[in-house]
Amino acid sequence: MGLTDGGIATPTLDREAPEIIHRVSEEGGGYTFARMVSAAASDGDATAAEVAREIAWEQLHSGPWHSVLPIWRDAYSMACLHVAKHHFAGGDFPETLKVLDLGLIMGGSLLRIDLENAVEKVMAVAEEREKSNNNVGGDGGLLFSSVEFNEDEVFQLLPTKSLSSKHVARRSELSLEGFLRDYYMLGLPVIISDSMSHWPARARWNNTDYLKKVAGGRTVPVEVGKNYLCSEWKQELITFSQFLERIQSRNTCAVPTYLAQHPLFDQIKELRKDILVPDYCYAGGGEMRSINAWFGPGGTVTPLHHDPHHNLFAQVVGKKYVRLYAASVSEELYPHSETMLCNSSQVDLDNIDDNAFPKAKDLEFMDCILDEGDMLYIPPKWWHYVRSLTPSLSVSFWWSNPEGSP
Ligand SMILES: O=C(O)CCC(=O)C(=O)O
Repeated sequence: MGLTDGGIATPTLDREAPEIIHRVSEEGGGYTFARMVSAAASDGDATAAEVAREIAWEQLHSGPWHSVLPIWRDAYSMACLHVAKHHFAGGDFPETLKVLDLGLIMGGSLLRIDLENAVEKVMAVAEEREKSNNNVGGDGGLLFSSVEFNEDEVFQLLPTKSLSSKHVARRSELSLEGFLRDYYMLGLPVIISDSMSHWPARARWNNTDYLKKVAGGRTVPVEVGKNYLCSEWKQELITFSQFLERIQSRNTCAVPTYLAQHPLFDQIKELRKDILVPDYCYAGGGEMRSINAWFGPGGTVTPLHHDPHHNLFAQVVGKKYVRLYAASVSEELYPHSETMLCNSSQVDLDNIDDNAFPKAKDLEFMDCILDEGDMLYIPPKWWHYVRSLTPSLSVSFWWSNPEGSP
């Protein structure tokens, strides 16, 4: 029996479909969607499946994300599964994967298990095909080579006064007790070196052949533009292979493409196997809130902002500059007044306007260069500015206590 035999199995969808169709018609006014998706299920109508997916997509983009009715997210996953079945039956595996990924990224949680199992099946089939075509990997190109790193050139791009004042404390072999006593309880940042050498990611992620093999065909959301506070900033969906090509081909004048703050490891299980949640995250109690990827070329900038959670920020490949300001100086950093941006500073560290923001001028800060294998603990509400100095792959672990306060 071949791997494609039997098509894509969707046991959860088969069980939940009547309820989703009922709710999307009753709560969401999705009568046309219900008709189309029913035709896709009963008659195998590929066009109807695609129309249903477009209707759900429109609904997901009809207003701010938080105002989208949750049932439309499950409806979107449902339509994606139907469309994927058709592509799979036609042997179009890249398109099948793309549609399944869109379901994982944009869809609800109800049908996630079917989407994940389908991805696994498609990946297995695609791998079989590669093998039978005798496609062997490339030569394992490096994403980042320290030989090419020109410190003098790169350091010129840092904000003024960088690396001239207080450095973040650096500790190796830091015990959990030491971490809790000297940093977590006091609300102070620290770099913990040499505590992730056992992660498979440390040995694997600097190899573009490996990344392409486990994730190349997957679709991921990326940000294109100087940073999220700029007007020309936009989001795109591209394959991970296309993303890696952009990282590698990037010339310094082009705007960076950044895979930022994305729960990539919920989406791509192979990459999740390469990282481990550090014990430090559980030392003071609390719950993991999210594990996010921050992957990009040299030159990405995350402007000065703060987050409500504890953050252990792991630098896996490449180097980053990080500047930190204590939570206590918030007012002097001129937070934006709009609710959506109130955790971001109006002060652009790459182009500081002393006249507009005089209080920020002489504020004390700490900074550091994060190297491969370093983890930086950022306490809740500490302001941070991050600039990648090379192609860079980092992972953030955000946690907080069950009541939601740090
Ligand atoms: O790496 C970056 O660009 C930003 C990381 C960050 O802001 C975070 O982990 O909270």
